[in-house]
Amino acid sequence: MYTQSLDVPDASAPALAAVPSAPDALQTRFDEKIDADQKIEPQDWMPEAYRRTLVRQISQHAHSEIIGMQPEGQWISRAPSLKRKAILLAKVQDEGGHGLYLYSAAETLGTSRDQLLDALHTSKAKYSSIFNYPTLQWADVGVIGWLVDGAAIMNQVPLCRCSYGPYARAMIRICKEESFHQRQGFESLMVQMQGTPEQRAMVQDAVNRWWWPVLAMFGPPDADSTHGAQGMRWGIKRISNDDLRQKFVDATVPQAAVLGVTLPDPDLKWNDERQQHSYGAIDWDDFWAVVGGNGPCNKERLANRVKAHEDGQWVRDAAQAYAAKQQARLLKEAA
Ligand code: FAQ
Repeated sequence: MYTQSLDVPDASAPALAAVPSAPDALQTRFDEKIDADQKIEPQDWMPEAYRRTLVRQISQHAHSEIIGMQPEGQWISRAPSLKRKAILLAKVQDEGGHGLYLYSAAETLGTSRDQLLDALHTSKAKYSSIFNYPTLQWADVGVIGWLVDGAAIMNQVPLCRCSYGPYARAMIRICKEESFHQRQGFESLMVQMQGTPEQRAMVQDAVNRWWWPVLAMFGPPDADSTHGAQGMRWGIKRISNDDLRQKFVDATVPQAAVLGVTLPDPDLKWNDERQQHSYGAIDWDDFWAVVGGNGPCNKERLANRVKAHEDGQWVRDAAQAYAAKQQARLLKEAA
């Protein structure tokens, strides 16, 4: 239900049924469009692997936005002022909206919303590692805005040029909203850094805990990226995981200096030869443990999501009953 899919397989069909092998002309046309940097639209023929990659990436992105509402959402009732509460409410609602645009984009590829959600709820689909870390104190909320949304923007601006039209168009609006999210986080931290020594210490503590998981959030090193090269060839990804991570580090170091916080990496320094910052080793074992379901909050995040879905069953039932009633009325009127 709630699907915007152009071609939803029936419930008994496998989620991504194989399409008949493409005549060469269709493949050639597809390749030409990709080479000419034109958009692929839902009604266009596309290779099955391209479709599968998009469903995987867009749905994981949607799941990340929805699960990503939880770490900050837990602070809405504890925000320190009415102003901060209103900003945080708006931000968390935006993340929910991003999830919905992205589910709609994924549905245009022929997979229903129910299938996408089922994959999340049964742990068959991933969501971003970053949302499995706890928000221990108020400064974590500002640091999520500054660093997590900052990393998300770095990763998502190139996706506005993704070769798949519905994904690219969804990303344009999402990126505008992410920019507000990043700015509100930075501004909140600026205020806290002008406060008491205890407030400054809380900001530094939050930066210390989030910095490394945020760097890992860009995905494995290019050499270990399963989908990276093909995703770039198809114009889905435009910049590799390592290059985006580097751009993020270079953009963030001067922001940290303005804030007056220390980034927790003794090896972080400007490399004159490369005209980039060098940085220390990321703990990839920790990243893969979190991706594999063993991070500090994975179980809690998923359990909350499944409960929210089950609690919403009555809304879906009511919407379906209303739709059936409307259809029956229309049929009666037409008879
Ligand atoms: N977490 O071959 P690659 C946000 C998996 S939204 C978990 O390099 P790819 C907004 C990857 O899926 C944040 N798994 O993969 C917000 C693959 O496994 P698979 C989400 C990860 O797709 C802010 C395997 O590792 N953003 O923050 C992660 O080419 C604040 C091999 O990796 C997006 O989803 C990870 N971090 O590149 C909301 C952006 N990284 O699928 C609330 C769109 C990698 O084969 C509050 N996605 N893996 O089982 C992308 O750009 C890409 O999918 C990457 C990964 C870059 C994430």
